[in-house]
Amino acid sequence: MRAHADAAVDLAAARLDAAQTSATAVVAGEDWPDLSLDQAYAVQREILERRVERGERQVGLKLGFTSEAKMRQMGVDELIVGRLTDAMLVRPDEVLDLSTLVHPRVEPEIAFLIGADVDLTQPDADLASAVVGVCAAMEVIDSRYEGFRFDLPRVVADNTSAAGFALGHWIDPDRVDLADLQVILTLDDGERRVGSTSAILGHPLRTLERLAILARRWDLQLPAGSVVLAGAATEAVPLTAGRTTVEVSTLGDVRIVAEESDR
Ligand code: OOG
Ligand code: MG
Repeated sequence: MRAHADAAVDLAAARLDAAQTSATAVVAGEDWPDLSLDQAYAVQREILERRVERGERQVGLKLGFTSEAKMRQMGVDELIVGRLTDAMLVRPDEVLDLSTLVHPRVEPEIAFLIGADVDLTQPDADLASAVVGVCAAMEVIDSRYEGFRFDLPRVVADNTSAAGFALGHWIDPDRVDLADLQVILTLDDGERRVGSTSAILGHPLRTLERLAILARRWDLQLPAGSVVLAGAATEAVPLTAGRTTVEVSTLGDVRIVAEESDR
């Protein structure tokens, strides 16, 4: 395979990629490389390249830790960005097989559809004006680290725990004010989390300003047609078999059906 200039980046990428494909957590013990944030984003890029070599295609970006609830839950206090591929999209008619995941959690999100190429190298790049759709979304996160325990570089290296996402129906962004919409996450057993879109940086559109800065710093592209996940409005909840729903008032809803197969 490709040899990266940095052995620590290679090692972390190989172990995290194997953890994802085998649904077995990495035990990041003393042999785990101490990664800088730069190296962590290099690991993330390397993992994406491996996935592309296996036939996947990048379809967008996701933000993490855009709400207090998430930062508190995971003990991290900086925004992060990860990559979404087509293989992570859970379509409405699809059943998500929980045995392909380590210890999945689900969280309610808002998604944006970017309708034009924006040159993110420009300091005044305006992503918000390129948004052509917005919808209720759900993210399935699945840390590849044992116990869902990590620090900032580790979770960045692990592609921000990205594992799956589902999208509701796209709505014209001019038809809805995202400022303070109620968000309800409901699991099959009735477990619920209720929050508001205002938990996402005060207003979900603000995530796009932060994303432009992160994209510039880490050299990320967002071509026309890309999806952006703005980050969870509530803490994440373990994903269980059955039907999980996210409802966002005015915007609509989205569901995932999951089952445990005996693999
Ligand atoms: C990292 C991913 C965070 C969000 O929406 O805040 C994230 C994690 O919590 O494992 O996706
Ligand atoms: Mg998320």
